[in-house]
Amino acid sequence: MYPVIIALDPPPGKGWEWAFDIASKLKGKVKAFKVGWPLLLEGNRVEELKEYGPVIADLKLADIGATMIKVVKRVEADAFIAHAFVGYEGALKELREELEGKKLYLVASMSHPGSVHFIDKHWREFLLLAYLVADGLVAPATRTSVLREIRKYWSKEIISPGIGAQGARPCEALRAGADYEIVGRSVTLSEDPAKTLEEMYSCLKG
Ligand code: BMP
Repeated sequence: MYPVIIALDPPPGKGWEWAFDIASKLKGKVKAFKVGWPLLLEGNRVEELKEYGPVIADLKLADIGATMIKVVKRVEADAFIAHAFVGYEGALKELREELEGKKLYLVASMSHPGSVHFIDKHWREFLLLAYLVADGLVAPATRTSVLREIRKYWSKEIISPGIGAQGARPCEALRAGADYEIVGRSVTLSEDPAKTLEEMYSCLKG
């Protein structure tokens, strides 16, 4: 199994059948499948997707606890991603209690350039909160200096987007301290997702 989470974000005109097709080709080869709004707006078939592997619902939750709870009750995922900036009381505390055995990831820093001026200024505060509620953090493969710094202070799981389509090279985040790399378009839009994954992660040997 590759230390990879596949982001199943369909291109325009595609939906769940597209996702099931890719998931069936990658079943047993990857850690999990990540689904977000692009797929969920085509309907909620998360339960069926779980036949191919664990599912992370990347809803980037950022609301009061009561509203986030209403949302997560409707999605049968194994894990959820939320934003940290909403804080603890009345928000992430309630969400954590609701999720019980399910995993919760918080966003520490993002892969796009604009993250530097906003989210990145706060990851140290987010980390304190994350130790109270989270099982893992999202941190960028595109800025490994940030990722390395976060790894110094965070001993639990780190999942890292930005590989391929956003410019980071396969294995770059793993070498900087991530546990899993999140890969979307480079694999899902390729002719042969399983072969592409194998080629990309030949870096694990070197
Ligand atoms: P891609 O490899 O196609 O760029 O996909 C990356 C995935 O990770 C997308 O689903 C995106 O929404 C998500 N993501 C990201 O790219 N950067 C972040 O900082 C956080 C994310 O969840």
